[in-house]
Amino acid sequence: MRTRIAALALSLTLGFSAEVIGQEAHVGDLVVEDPWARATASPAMPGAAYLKVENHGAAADTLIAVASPVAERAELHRSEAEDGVMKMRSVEAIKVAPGAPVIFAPGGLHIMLHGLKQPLTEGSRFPLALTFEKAGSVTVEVVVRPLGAMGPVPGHSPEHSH
Ligand SMILES: [Cu+2]
Repeated sequence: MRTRIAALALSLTLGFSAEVIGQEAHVGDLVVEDPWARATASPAMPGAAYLKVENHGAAADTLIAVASPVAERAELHRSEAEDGVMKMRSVEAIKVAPGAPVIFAPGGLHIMLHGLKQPLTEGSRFPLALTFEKAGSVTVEVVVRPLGAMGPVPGHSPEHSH
């Protein structure tokens, strides 16, 4: 816990200005990578955050809760195509097994932020707490990418690549 806070304080002090890529937060055997969210256009819109979780341990763990001070309620969601229509469902918990990284990305798993206290603006950051059954809790800093961004790295939006 203490190491994590020190690392966060250091990164804030150094002030990674324009782009923060390759952010990592460790908790137990788990590594949370590249947390990002899409900017929201209006205050009424829910936010969506994405990240990657890897398990470097020997035993599976489970992501059981998410929370952020910027939202009244954060939920684990999965988007799925059903009869050609994209639908979202809330997910109770997500297993993180060794050697099977869990990737939250547009069109799939995401962290839905309901009741945003203010719109998420491009370039801003906000804290997101993840709680795992065994490893405990970790707070990561989510970077807000442009509306419509498809990944944590700039330029990976539909307009610019693939
Ligand atoms: Cu959702």
